[in-house]
Amino acid sequence: MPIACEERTMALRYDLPTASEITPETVYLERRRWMQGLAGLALAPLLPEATGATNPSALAARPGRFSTSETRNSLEQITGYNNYYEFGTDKDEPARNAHTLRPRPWAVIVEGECEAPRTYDIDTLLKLAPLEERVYRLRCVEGWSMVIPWVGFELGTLLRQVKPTSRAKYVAFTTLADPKQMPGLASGVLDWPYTEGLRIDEAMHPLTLLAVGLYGKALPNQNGAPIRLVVPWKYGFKSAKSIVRIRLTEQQPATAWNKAAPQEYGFYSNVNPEVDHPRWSQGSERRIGELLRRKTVLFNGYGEQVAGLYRGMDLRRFY
Ligand SMILES: Nc1nc2c(c(=O)[nH]1)N[C@H]1C(S)=C(S)[C@@H](COP(=O)(O)O)O[C@H]1N2
Ligand SMILES: [Mo]
Repeated sequence: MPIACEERTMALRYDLPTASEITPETVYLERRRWMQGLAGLALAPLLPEATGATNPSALAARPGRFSTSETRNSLEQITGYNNYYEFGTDKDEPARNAHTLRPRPWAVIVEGECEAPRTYDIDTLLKLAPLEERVYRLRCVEGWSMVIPWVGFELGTLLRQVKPTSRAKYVAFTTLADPKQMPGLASGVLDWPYTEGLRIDEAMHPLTLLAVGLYGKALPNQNGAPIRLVVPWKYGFKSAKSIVRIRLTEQQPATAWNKAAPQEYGFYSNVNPEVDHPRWSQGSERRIGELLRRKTVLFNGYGEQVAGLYRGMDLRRFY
């Protein structure tokens, strides 16, 4: 059954990437580079396409829409400077500690206000839709940003499969909280498990991605293996990592950062240079790897795609 907000979302215009923004070469080159890294496997270059299938971490992805042509951050930057508090609060701690996360076996429960609730094995999810590469900007609420080539599929594809009812107004995300795998749970810095939420039209928006990889391979643990949300027009903390449950709800769900500091982190958390964080300006950001700060753009530069979702809303009140 179609949901009211979906029509509104679909009625928006999207700016499709121009041919020059689509970079199949990059995907191909990454695969080549990965294959060349197969030490001693002399026959690998003879099996260009098939070889990927023998390595469970390589993902075939076609170029998707909405990708930015801005310079990508390096794999080292993307996997070495992280927020994943379940593995520590310092930026280098997830890279050092997340090796204890076990991304298989893994199931994602999709439930709540829908006609066809279902528990998906992660490997079923990987085949749900053709995987796409989406190069998105990520802007952290702390004032830094990166450009990341994600591999994934639209969250809307999954949600449509479980047939949301007309009462489904929001989507709640719950992530793994296993003290045996996650040393950071011993700290009370957040109310575990880490939870996040979106309004249903935000969740159905084609920009909203479930990422299962980056730079052409399965997600590194520190980036939220095996599956994480990517909502590029919102501050990074909305993009929950290592998701185990997706629940369609009638009421706006509680979210971990909002519970921790409601004055600082609202439910919407759209990137907005005009609404400062109570303790710092949100007017500029540092792109990781650059020296000078850049101006932060409303909706992280995705305004043409998403501004319509918020027409008529006071974004200072709904921050
Ligand atoms: N489960 C979980 N998800 C999370 C976080 C976290 O601490 N735990 N941190 C968030 C924050 S604040 C940011 S900026 C992004 C960072 O994603 P990245 O490390 O892949 O760049 O993940 C978000 N998702
Ligand atoms: Mo963040």
